[in-house]
Amino acid sequence: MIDLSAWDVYLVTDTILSKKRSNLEVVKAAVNGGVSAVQLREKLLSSRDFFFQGLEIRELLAEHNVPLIINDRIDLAIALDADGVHLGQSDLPLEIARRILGPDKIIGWSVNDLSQINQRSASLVDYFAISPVFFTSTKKDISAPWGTEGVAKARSITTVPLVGIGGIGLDNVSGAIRAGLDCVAVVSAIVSADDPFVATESLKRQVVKAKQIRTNGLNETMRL
Ligand code: TZP
Ligand code: MG
Repeated sequence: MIDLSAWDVYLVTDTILSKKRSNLEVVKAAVNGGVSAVQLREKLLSSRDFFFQGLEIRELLAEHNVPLIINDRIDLAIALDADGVHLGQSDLPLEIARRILGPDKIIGWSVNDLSQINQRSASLVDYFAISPVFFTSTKKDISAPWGTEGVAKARSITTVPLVGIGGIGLDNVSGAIRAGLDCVAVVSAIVSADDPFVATESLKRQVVKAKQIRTNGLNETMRL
């Protein structure tokens, strides 16, 4: 059983934003930088190309014990025997997804407002993705950003792990974690960085520090 609350940085791929580097190259760097999970998100690939790329990435991740999550495509998640899927509000209903995938696969679900976090959804998902936390131009059809206040409200109503996505980078990651996220999912902060390895390492360091501050308070953490 994977402990999602122990995840820190979660990479979401995007070939177009990766500055001509392949997903495999970026994923390798992120794994070396200490990423906790990787989501393969490819909107333009054929099923076949998605599958073969997924196989390569799955092999690399398996060597490092890093979970592979597939965006949108339950069929490909099963074909690849990935660790789970990430679904949005316009994807298959959660009940159906859970029935197809069984109890052991991870289901992550993007939520755009508090009403989507309820007993029913909480019983079906392994994490909620607070989407977007901040404004981002990486995804076009985003809802109003939750902000750190929204994250804190979400945290107050559920114990299900919370992954934040959207506009998260080194400048705002600490506040987002301290507001109650378990983990941050990022696209551009890693894939478009000059050095995705350094970017992952730096983000992870900030997340770990912010979690310590949240648990021990600022003064206590400074003394650690
Ligand atoms: N879902 C909500 S926002 C987003 C996705 C896939 C894009 C996040 O990209 P970035 O570059 O980390 O803001
Ligand atoms: Mg989707």
